[in-house]
Amino acid sequence: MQQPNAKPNHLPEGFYYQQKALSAQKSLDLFYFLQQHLNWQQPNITVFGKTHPIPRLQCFIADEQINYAYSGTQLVVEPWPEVLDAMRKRLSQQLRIPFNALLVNLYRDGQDCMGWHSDDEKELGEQPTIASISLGAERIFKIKHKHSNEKQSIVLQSGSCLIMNGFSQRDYQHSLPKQQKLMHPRINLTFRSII
Ligand SMILES: O=C(O)CCC(=O)C(=O)O
Repeated sequence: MQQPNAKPNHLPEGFYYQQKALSAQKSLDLFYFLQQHLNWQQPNITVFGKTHPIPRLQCFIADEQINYAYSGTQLVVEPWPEVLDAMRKRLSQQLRIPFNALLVNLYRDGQDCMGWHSDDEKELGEQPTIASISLGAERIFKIKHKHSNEKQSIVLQSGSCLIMNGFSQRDYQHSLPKQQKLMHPRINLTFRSII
């Protein structure tokens, strides 16, 4: 992994995409390992007064003592599997961020999705750095400026790493829209530092 010290593509300030952070084989091996071994959950979420199961599966992994309510959902905390602990140590060293939590999302197919949001919970601080690794099916990731509503899209490939830092959460929302025709699953790892 390189430091996010250059603007390699058209993305707004605070978003940095590295296409090949992991090899194709490693991405595939990790995908199958996590799909089989993580304790996947599908908590409910309440949006505009209506409660329903989130449209994806999730697993929240963190150091002991970490307490994080993601979009109003209090998540059960799982311990670090060795392979993910090693990855977070590498990322922490390379990006100089003490990652202590990881939200893993499993999108079973193109029906699963994530709506517009910012990762701006107060536990993440004012300018959080989030390292987001993609495994499996390619998915479209959308970014929208909160005031101008200007939108951009990027295809997140298997083995890629998207870094979001600076004011990316204050100024933008992001989403992973449904892709009706997509039959294949994707796992996304978002490493976070909770204060
Ligand atoms: O799956 C993705 O790439 C997006 C994940 C995301 O937005 C989040 O975990 O906050």
